[in-house]
Amino acid sequence: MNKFFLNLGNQPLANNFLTKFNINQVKYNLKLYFNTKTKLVSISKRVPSNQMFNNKYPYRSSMSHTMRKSFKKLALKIKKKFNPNLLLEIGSNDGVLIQNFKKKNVIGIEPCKNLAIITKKKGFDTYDKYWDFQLAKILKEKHGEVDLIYAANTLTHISNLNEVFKSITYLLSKKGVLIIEDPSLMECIKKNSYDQFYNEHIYLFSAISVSYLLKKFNLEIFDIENLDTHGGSLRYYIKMKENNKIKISKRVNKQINKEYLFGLSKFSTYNKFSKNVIKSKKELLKILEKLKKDKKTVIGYGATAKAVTIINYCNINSDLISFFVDVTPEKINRYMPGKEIKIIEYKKNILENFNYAFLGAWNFKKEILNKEKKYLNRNIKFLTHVPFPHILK
Ligand code: JHZ
Repeated sequence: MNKFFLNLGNQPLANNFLTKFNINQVKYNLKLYFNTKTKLVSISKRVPSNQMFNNKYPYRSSMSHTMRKSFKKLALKIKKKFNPNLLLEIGSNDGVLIQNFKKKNVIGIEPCKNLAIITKKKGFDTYDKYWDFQLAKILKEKHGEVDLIYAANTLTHISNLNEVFKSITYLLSKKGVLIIEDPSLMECIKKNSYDQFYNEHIYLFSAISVSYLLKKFNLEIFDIENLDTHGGSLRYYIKMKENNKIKISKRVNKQINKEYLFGLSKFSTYNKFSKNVIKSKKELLKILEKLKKDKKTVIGYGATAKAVTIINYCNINSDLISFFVDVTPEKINRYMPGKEIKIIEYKKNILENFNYAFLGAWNFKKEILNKEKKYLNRNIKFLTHVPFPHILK
């Protein structure tokens, strides 16, 4: 049974950056639910995939040094540990992972045509299609079974998880490995990072909910890694149940037990989270209002999908955050979805003229603070809402 625990208000599509502000931009009510049986956390409103992931999708995974490094490291690990003949990546974005493999050993699936074109141009076999059973059939006919399937920050974006896993098991060889990686629900709750919820994130996974989900498809997790990426993610290594050659690491039960102990299986945890989110909103607004009163200039750093949830939920307008800076060409000179706050191009000395920068990309805090270290202790101070709204010392 799905139990409601939080309403994040009316939210526009988090990656719909308009060139001209439109007060009537379509919004959807973003409500969060916890399933008492499957322990899966999900959002209520399912926006059709083609409205969110199309030929104008602006998010590029390779825009941060942290992510480029993380994918490169993973590619080395995959080669060393599994050495797949054929690797399929579902949601290959701009090729940040597959570019680390030989062209003959990888296939990308990327429904956002503007992104698929980037990898196609580099010579990587990329299907600009949504992941479904029909595509799995086409791929099997053409390439045969696949040794390794990888999906980072993708499966939580697809509403029909039954079709997702049915298609994966159809294509994966009996000895094959599936690796998925997504933000960790426990980390999200611990950090009170409610901005992990937006229309694209239909689900937020935990080891508990993933292991429950996999049972139906005769799959099981054999290893788990905790990652720092995206504010705390989990990487799940998955195999067919019948494959006894691969041993199950102790890390799997350790993670599941940690989640039970933390309370991820109990509804009360989500009720508490909900209260903390309301408190976080009030405190963030209090800080921003005070800065406004003191005539301080505040900008946003990183026009993330996450920041879209925050500004719309907290009703933050340009009187509180004047504009956002971002390095992504597809976001520059556009408006933050839902608000008349412009995104301007990040330039090297841009922080010189401002007093405070709100970390929209708080998940890259280390990378950003390192990049901007010459401004720290000078004019600029950083501000974040994670794990509670505060100005960084
Ligand atoms: P970032 C997107 O979420 C959407 P977002 C998606 N649904 C998802 O699941 C996650 O990614 C994985 C900019 N930036 O990664 C680049 C700078 O300007 O937190 C990006 O626009 N300067 C697919 O949007 C944004 O911040 C910098 O120095 O929440 C980061 O977006 C750095 C480091 C980043 O994902």
